[in-house]
Amino acid sequence: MERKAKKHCSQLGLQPQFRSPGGTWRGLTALAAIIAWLVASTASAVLPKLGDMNGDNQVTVLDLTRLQIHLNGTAPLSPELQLLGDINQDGLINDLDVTAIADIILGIRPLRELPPPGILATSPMNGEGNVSLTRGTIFRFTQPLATTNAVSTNALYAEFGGRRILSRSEFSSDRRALTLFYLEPLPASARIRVTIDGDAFAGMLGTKVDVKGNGIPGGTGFVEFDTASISAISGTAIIGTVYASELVPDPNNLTNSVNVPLAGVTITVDGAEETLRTVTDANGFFQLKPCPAGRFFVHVDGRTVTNVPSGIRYPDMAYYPFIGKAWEAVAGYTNNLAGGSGLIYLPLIQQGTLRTVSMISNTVVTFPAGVVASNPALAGVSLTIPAGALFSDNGQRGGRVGIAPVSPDRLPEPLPPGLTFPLVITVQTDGPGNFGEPVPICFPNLPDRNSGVALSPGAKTALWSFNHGSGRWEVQGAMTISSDGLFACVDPGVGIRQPGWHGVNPNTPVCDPPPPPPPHPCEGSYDCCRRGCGGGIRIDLCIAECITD
Ligand SMILES: [Ca+2]
Ligand SMILES: [Ca+2]
Repeated sequence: MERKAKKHCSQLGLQPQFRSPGGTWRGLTALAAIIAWLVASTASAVLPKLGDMNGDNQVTVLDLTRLQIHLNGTAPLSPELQLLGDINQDGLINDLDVTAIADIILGIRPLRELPPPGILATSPMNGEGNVSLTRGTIFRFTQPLATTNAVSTNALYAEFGGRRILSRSEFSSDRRALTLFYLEPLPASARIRVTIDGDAFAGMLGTKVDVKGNGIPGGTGFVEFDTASISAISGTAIIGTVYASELVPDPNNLTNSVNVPLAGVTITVDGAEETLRTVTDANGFFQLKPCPAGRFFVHVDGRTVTNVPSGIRYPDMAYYPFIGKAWEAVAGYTNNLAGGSGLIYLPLIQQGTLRTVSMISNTVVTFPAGVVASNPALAGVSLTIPAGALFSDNGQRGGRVGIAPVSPDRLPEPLPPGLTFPLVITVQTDGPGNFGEPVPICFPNLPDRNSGVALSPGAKTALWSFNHGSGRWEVQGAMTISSDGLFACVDPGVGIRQPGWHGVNPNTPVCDPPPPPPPHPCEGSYDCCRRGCGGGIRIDLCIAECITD
């Protein structure tokens, strides 16, 4: 029997969406009137109606049209009106909201007030296990929060065993996410509780954040998760071989290509870097013994490679990167294969790849000329980093960033079943691991590896990223094929959330959110992710439904 969840997965036949605000809306007076009305409504505690874009307290075809001209780029909505345009409160305005407005007009979906801002998702999810000891905790909100919210140490904190963990918090620049960065490793094998005080935060209209997902502003919410073990188990080891992603001609038979083993690559267990570590030998082989049992997190550092020709040296020349992975070992076995296959390929990051991110303007990152020369399909592929968006866990802004193409067959570990990217792009930095907001990217629109067919202009696909915090590939959001058919570019509000590994799968179904949500007692609650009611963690549900079954 087909699983019910499958019904949520389909190719989205959506219209191309608003990309760059270029138009001027003639009705600026009307806009001012609506904003005044919004403010007045808020002051009198009567909240505006979702979908009512012109302030007449009803949702009609006029509102539908207004949302459509926002999406086609003719007249962008003000930030306040965008609150009302996001009918399904998933943090994005797209064709799903157009459909939802139509449903309101038809009476299929109830007319309702703008709800208080709520928690759209958390990372880790409530109840998640095996969490890396170096992973921050992220809260994503259904609406951007007010810029007046300062985060006190009592508004957001993590604790274990009655002790608060040293941390600092930071809003994303779009005010839609708040991250708690830990200034010390999380305790291993521990249940961590992160508390958030909804009364300490408010949305743009001043409504406190509904952290419990019960429709009532304010309150105190929490997320609990369990951290991974780093206890070494005697008689337990994990083995593998590290090769360069790039093959070289076989010196004995030039028609063949052979692997280049990388010696001197350092492998460490996150949270036990000084004690649980090893280095690859002349054949690229390593045995990490002892190691923890179960799923644990490691870093593979290709920057320490020793058997390389001249011209390879981090950070001023070409280099092999530093990557995070989640591996699994069965206790009592010394032949556990790293990443499942025991084969780890590291791509050579060409000299000239990294460039300094501007603090005052957008930085457009492209491939170095030499890379494009050897792969013309990469011409025009770009990553646009907003000013100052790159930062380190300690809050320091700036750094250097670059992109490099990687063969999907020669990644640090095999792709999970169902993912057949024609190309993987790695976003490398000289250390900083965070983007302050989703960073837009365009991929080349390459043919599907199975069918050989590329998507048509206007078609929808999805951006996938490897979340090194969770150790999984996750959908970031929708992309649209450009009108010339050459690129797949992210939709507004979608982008790369962190450096690392990213791909586009031409034939991967884009996951629709679940059907129009009937009012549900747990809608919007991050507890939903455990119960699967679909109100909270849609992307995570989609991944589970589309890929892992
Ligand atoms: Ca209206
Ligand atoms: Ca929406």
